[in-house]
Amino acid sequence: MDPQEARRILEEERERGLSMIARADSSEALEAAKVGVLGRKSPFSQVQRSLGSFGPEDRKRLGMAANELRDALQAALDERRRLLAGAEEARLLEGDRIDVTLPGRRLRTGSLHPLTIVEDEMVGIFTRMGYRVEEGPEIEDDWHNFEALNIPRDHPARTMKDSLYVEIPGLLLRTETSAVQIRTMESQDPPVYIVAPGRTYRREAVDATHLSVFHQVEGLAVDEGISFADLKGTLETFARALFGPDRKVRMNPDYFPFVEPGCQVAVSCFKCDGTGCAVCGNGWIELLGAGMVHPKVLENCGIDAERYTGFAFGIGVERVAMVRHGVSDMRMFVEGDVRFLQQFQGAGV
Ligand code: FA5
Repeated sequence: MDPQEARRILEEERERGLSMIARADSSEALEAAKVGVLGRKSPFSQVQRSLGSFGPEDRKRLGMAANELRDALQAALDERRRLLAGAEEARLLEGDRIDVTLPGRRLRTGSLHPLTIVEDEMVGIFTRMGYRVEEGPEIEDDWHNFEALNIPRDHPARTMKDSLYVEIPGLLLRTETSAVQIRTMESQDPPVYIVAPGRTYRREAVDATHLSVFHQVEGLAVDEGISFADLKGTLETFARALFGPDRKVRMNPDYFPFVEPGCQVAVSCFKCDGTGCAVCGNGWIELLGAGMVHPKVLENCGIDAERYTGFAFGIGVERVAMVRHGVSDMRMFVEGDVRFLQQFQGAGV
């Protein structure tokens, strides 16, 4: 390259370089422009490399011109970089902008499950009568679930048909909350007035009024001079508090090995009012089993059956919830359909 060509290139490069820099619209494009105008392979660098072959006069003049051009391009690059950085920051800020005048997104609050609401209500009625709340394990042993409750070895409740066993021999999922009666009487002396809410498990064919995992609220009162009249009065108070005076309450004799005498309590059906329908069958919905604690059960727990008497009851929470809220199929409580559950929002808190 001769000095004339070098001069021409420097002039062209000024124009070409400044316009490339001005057109760069991002940091990446600007970096590419820098390589193009001042990089090792750029025409500008070729001119610089040729300077050494020129005579002293040309070398000096063209050297100064090259330095001046490099400074000018570098200044243009710096200025463009500053502009682009500002614009990019403004773009980021714009993207992050929030409109504080928009209405907020409300968090959807959960609500208590209808069975929890009803169980709380049931327990509340008894605690207001002076009962304490007890709890027991859901995996029980043979003694508490059967033996101490006077359920002999050949009782049908012992067979695999009704009970769900776990792999550890001698343990099963409790079939009724009555096991808590035993645990309570073993650890406390009379007078005892307790309710024990909790989950129970049975091998059941599931239908509109039966689940295989369901809930009961057990009750137990042991004291001097307790009679069947006390049981009747307590259960009537409970039924009236929960269902109001309109529902009819029926008591029928029934058999449970751990009570004598025993009975079963039902309320008139909310759907047909006692005439019989698909929900209830015969007009009544059975809610609970009850009776006077069998003397053998008291003795199994080391309580003097000559001195003390008691009553016990076991109420089905799902059955109560059905009657209380007019739900015709118990399975709805466990299906998790939000449209069903939402209807109980705000209740029970
Ligand atoms: C018992 O479980 C006795 N332990 C009750 C008892 C306690 C009697 C204390 C005497 C003294 P039963 O199996 O009938 O009894 O159940 C009691 C209540 O639980 C029933 O009235 C019903 O409301 C409810 N229940 C029973 N089986 C189911 C089921 N598969 N699904 C939903 N609820 C049930």
